[in-house]
Amino acid sequence: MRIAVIGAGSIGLLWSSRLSRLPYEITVLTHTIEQHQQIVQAGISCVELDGQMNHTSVKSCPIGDTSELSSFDIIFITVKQYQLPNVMELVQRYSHPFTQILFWQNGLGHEEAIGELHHRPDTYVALTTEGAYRKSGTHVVHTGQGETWIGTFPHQEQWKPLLHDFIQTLQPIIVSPIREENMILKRMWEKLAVNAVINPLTTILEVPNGELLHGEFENMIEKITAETCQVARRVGVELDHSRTIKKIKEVCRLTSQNLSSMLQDVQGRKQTEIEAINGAILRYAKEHNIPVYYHEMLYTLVKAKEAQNKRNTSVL
Ligand code: KPL
Repeated sequence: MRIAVIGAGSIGLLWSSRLSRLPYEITVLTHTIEQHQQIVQAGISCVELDGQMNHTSVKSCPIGDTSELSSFDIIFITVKQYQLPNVMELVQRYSHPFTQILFWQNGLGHEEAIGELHHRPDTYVALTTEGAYRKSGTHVVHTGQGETWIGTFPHQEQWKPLLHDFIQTLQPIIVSPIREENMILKRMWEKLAVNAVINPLTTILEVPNGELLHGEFENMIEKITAETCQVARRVGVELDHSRTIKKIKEVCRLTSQNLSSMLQDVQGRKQTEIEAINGAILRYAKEHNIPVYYHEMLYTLVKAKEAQNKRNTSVL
């Protein structure tokens, strides 16, 4: 079986390291030639939760030069939301009619990209709260055990045995399959509610996730989440406010040492996923005339950080 992981950020490297223990051929597709060369030379190193270092070799290929590739049986798409349009053509080109395609994006918006693959029966949304920190182009640290949900999208009754077997081999990462379509949408909003608090707050404050467990953030977390639940309700998704807060705190606890992906992006002077996270909530809120002051503030501050980064980069 041939598996491709498109995108080698923290989650892409974490999954590539896990997958490379299976008796399959794994190819990691990177955005840069430098990272591709590093992976070819050094493989992937993953520091596991118990501190053990795992070292594995995988195949690699830069996204810009895939002429040597042939089709894959499973494709993990771990690029950011905003990079999806750049890789969809690649996904179409290197999949066969039975390729299982898993989308691993944060936030909302990838439903549209998935829509482009509507003729494919084996398309999945995967949501994860695993904490992972990319130390370099070949080195990832698994910083917190989370949960991973995978659901067929659009909904199908049957799972292909291939994916099922493959999920079984991915422990200790917990994978809970979601079978109903409205359930995956609910899970997407639940994950969105978590990311809409942790990612911007840790980015603005420049702190690891665990810092948000301090009492002074309690009120702010409640207010942001109340806005998220209100918007979710208007689009037909019922999120329980106190359960969502509990979930957010649990993720902060389990990934306490982790730097959120948004903070990692800002520190790496990269574009963040703010548009797909708080930006998506703002867009739905506007559509339904719901005031969302907290999300507006978070969105504005993260955008300001991105702009500051851009200015500093152009001066250098
Ligand atoms: O998804 C994450 C992210 O950083 O994007 C969490 C679960 C908050 C872990 O850091």
